[in-house]
Amino acid sequence: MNDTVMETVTNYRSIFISDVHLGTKDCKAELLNQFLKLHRCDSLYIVGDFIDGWKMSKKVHWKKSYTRIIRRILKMSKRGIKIYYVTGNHDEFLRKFANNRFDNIHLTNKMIHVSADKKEFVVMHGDQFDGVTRAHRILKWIGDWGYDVLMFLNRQYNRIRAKYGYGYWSLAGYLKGHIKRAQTYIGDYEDAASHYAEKHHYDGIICGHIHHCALKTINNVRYYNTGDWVESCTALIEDFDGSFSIIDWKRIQQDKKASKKALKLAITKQNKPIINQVNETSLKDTG
Ligand SMILES: [Mn+2]
Repeated sequence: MNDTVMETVTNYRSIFISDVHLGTKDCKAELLNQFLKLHRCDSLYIVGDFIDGWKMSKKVHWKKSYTRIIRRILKMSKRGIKIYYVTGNHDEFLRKFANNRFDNIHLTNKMIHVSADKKEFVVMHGDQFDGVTRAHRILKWIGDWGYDVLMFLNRQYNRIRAKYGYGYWSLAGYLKGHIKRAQTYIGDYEDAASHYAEKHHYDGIICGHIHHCALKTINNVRYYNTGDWVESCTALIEDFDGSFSIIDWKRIQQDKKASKKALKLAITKQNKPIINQVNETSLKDTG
């Protein structure tokens, strides 16, 4: 049987995704298609940087899976699902068309989401806080998962240096300072965003932009970040009781693959001795 046939579809009140970056080669469109197929909702919020107008003005990477995402979203809107497209900085060319409605697709730069338990969330992409916190994206990337890779590279690099008689040089040490700055950047950003929500008397803020998902309380307000579909592939979901959670779709798929592999291995291991036994007995019988 096909895998997709066996997968169950889950319903939610709202789904929030952001930073898909359609039109760039790093967009994980297949995963997003799969996610949208298996997760239904009454309202879908696209929290900015859905289409990457910046990168597309230089070079366009377009795959069939990108068209499938757009087609799927249009189909959702035809079925009566409310779609809110909140513009980001990479799709800022849409900002001048804000506050318009195309079928069930609402285009906006900033909006309020009222949760099932009547909490008010301001929904915005979040590049608006860049003025407060500034750092390079590469530093964020290093801070997230690159440290182990850097340590490995550092060892290789110093092996070569040693071979040619050069002394030890710590790449990791050099970058440590930068990593610290990257972590400070995320912290500063979260602080700025939650401070904005607090100042304007919202119960929370839902944003994206920094490609770093979060579900926490800062400055007496909820700070929810949807993450992205370039590296982490995460979505923020709201259940029918107003509770929020993050779905780490990439991790779920990876875990599923790993357990499938383990199961296959266990089955082949179990079968092997049985087959041998049969062969041995049949040999004995004929011998
Ligand atoms: Mn952005």
